[in-house]
Amino acid sequence: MLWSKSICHHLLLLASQLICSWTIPVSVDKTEVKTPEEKPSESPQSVDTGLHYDRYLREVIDFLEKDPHFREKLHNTDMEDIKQGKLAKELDFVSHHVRTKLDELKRQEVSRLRVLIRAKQDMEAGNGKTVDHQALLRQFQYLNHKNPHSFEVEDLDRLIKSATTDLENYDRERHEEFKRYEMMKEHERRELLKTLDEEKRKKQEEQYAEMKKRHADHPKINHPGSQDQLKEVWEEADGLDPDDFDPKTFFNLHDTNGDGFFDEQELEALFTKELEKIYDPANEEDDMVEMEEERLRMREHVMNEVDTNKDRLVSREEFMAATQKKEFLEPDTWETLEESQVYTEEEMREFEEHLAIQEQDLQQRTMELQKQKEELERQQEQLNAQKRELQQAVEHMESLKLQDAEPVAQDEGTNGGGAAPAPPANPQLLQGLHPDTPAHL
Ligand SMILES: [Ca+2]
Ligand SMILES: [Ca+2]
Repeated sequence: MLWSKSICHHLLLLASQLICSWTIPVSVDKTEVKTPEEKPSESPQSVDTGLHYDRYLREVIDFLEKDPHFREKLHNTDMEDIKQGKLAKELDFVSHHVRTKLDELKRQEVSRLRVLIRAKQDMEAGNGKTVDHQALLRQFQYLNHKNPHSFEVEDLDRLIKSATTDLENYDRERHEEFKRYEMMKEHERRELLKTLDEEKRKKQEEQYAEMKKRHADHPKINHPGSQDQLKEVWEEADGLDPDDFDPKTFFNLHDTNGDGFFDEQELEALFTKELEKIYDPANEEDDMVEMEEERLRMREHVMNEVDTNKDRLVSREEFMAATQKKEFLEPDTWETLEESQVYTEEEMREFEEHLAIQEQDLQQRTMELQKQKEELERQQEQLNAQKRELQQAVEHMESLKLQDAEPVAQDEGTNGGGAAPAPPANPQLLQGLHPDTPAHL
């Protein structure tokens, strides 16, 4: 329950902020103390916001959990800022920032894999080349290898396996993240519908159906990795004659770093043409987050079909072998993302239940904070009353002193404001409260 922990932590911070902002030092010098009446709308809003920015907080916190710099940023942002949506910009930035970081990690992982495979090839070939074990191990500092001198093909296999597992995890995480994204989108849509009357809801549903229709209306999508698809890249991106299509030349053209393999980035770049048929950032019905998911699906599909040794790289040989297959020439149809089901209704139900629990939890905690705030206000009121009483007592004693000094003095002007003489102060109160003593809460 990472989220609950985060919320808890965050709310504690908010609590301390609230406490700080409502702890008002008592000073007798000031006759006017900042009173809660100056913020009349504060109380009811504080309770409602729990629901209002719940999603917001969760997204920010999820990202911030991964990034200490932004974690700090959130902690320095107060309730008011969150309510007013000032974190929205931060969120976009955070999202981009973390995404870039993840992509960078992935690139590192792919190049790690490349180094390992090359080392393995050299070792297996045994053609006079020796693998520099030390140099290789320096790249994997986190491996606490006990015996780096006996570095064998099996060691490399193990490293390759761990690198491919890491990459699979990245992909899985991205799919999961995407699924949550889609469910949140649907959740918000359903919530909006609940707030509308019959007529408006109907209109909204129609608009939604219309947008879906517009999104689905695109030219035919070629099966990723098929001859048709590659030929289109050859013709439109490379500007070559389709009649001259040659897989070997195609491979060399798109193996951009010239290492003899298609890695994930090189493969994904091949799908841009197809994706542009479906997605246009200028259209409101085309969601670019979905485009990236479609790109990932395409790459995974091609890897599944072509990467026979499952090392997550498509070698020239693997590529050439794939172009000889029947599927290359006569592929099945490609089911695009909008035609497939990203989540089941059951998953959606679970997701919404989970959200409701989180919202309830947040609302509960917000109410607790509200209670704390009210208690602090009450204590402050009490202190103000005590302070007034103390002041009156001091004035009263001074007037008595004056009467002692001038027993026959005329009764004039001692109470300039016309206030009646105050009753004697509570002795306990006088003992416990010096005018300069800060409020003890
Ligand atoms: Ca390459
Ligand atoms: Ca391979």
